[in-house]
Amino acid sequence: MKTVLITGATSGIGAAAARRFVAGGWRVVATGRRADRLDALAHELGRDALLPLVFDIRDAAARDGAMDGLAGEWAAIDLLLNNAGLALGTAPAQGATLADWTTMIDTNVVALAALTHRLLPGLIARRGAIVNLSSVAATYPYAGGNVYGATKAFVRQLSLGLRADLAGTGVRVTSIEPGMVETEFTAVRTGSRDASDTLYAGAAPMTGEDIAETIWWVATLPPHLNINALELMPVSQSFAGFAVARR
Ligand code: NDP
Ligand code: 8X3
Repeated sequence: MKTVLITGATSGIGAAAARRFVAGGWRVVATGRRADRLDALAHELGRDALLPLVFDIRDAAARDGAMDGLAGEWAAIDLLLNNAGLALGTAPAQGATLADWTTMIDTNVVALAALTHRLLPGLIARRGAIVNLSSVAATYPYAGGNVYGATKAFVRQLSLGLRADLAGTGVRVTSIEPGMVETEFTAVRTGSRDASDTLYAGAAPMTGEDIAETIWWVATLPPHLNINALELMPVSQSFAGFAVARR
């Protein structure tokens, strides 16, 4: 039986991935700040299959303590799914809040890198895998995407850099780069459930389950195959043109 550690399993893509991996016979270490959500997931999926670990991923001591506390088979992590992350705000850079930028960098970049660094020796020992949640925002800039897009570009580039460094170890690394997925993402970004409902209304966005199924596929390919990067969008979403400011 294999073990996956999923960060940000309290909602959206992470929760869907927890369900998918348990359905596939894996053990899941599920992390996030909302204890009630993780408890509900453990109740739903069974405490033999899912271990809830409640901590703020930006808190180095809590993060390391949680990893140190893993015992037995729960400590034998075969797959690290770096999913926890967020966008805050849609304002242009000149109107953005520095605290929002710091939160995004601390969560999407610093915590992801630190957890990866912490788990790397075990992943190498088990010839495991890392799947990172980047975004289309890593590649395609859009107004108001500023630091969020930059954090996701870091995630993509770190994934590719890890591939280079891990050559010969058998460890697989994948950058998953979705467009619009209906989760709590937009409610968190805007602070408004209405704004979230409006964005997704009539757009047939992807679902957390769509992305979870893709992650499952990536993770269960034969061990000689590595998906380096994988970009997905709903059919309804496409590209905008360049903006031109006229005098
Ligand atoms: P959700 O808001 O539904 O889920 C985000 C998850 O991240 C939650 O489980 C949340 O847990 C966790 N998280 C956020 N901050 C922290 C923190 N400080 N400590 C611990 N956990 C944290 O969004 P998604 O499922 O959509 O997002 C998952 C990933 O997918 C993110 O990295 C996002 O950037 C990326 N993504 C999303 C897209 C979309 O359109 N939805 C598109 C492309 C990429 P809790 O709040 O309980 O701590
Ligand atoms: C989330 C997708 O387009 O809102 O990463 O930036 S987008």
